Amino acid sequence: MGGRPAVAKALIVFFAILTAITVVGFLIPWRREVASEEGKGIDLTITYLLVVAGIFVVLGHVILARFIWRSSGGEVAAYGRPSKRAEWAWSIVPVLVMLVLSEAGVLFVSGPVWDSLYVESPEDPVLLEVAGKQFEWYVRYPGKDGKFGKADLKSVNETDNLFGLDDFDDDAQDDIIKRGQICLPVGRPVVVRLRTYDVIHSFFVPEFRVKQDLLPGYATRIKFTPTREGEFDLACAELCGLGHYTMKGKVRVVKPEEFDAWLKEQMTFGG
Ligand SMILES: [Cu+2]
Repeated sequence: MGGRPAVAKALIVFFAILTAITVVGFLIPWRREVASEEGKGIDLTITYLLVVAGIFVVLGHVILARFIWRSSGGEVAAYGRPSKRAEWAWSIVPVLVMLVLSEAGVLFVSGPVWDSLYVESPEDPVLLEVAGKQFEWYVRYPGKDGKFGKADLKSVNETDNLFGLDDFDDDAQDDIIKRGQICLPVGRPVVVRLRTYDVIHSFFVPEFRVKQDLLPGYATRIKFTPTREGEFDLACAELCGLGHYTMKGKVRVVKPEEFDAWLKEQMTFGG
């Protein structure tokens, strides 16, 4: 390393450490154990991206270090100015390779996952409506008839009518309303309709790999299929005000029989 300037040596060491930290950082498990069918596809997409981008990060830094090493050793004169063609090749080829591997690859890997989350309409899903309100989650099941009763924001009442249900609507009578509590059967697809009463919130259950915004004036929808029993955190993933951090709920995934029993125990809107 004799004649090389200290800054060249320092740069090579810096890039080596940076690369090592990046690789080790991503090798440490950082995701909660997945708990939904769709989540497996999301994980595959993330892993694919990390590996592809990771290979280029390592490769790029090795090449960079090699260039620094070569051009700092007094040998640069021997190489002269790089040709225009080499400049173009070094610019265009990596872009094209990244375009194919990263963009096309992600579309290929994540396309089916997107369809599953947003396009597919499963047979016999568990229907659920979740409304966000600073800083709480309101949950509604359609009850035995499988139909959500009529609701009107003007009738929303904090004490006994969180969804503003219509007293005279037959479909509303068997609706089940919960505060921050969701119970779901394992293995059955769940379709959630999401609404907000005020600002943008985001329905986030890390284990399901589900993170869907709730938009004012608009009902969004997300589908997922829980694959294992357990109790999971529901969080708001969109900074929605001072109490954002307190906007939490629980999702309990249980055996189908337990879910049916739970549904029967719940109070309905009609009482
Ligand atoms: Cu929120």
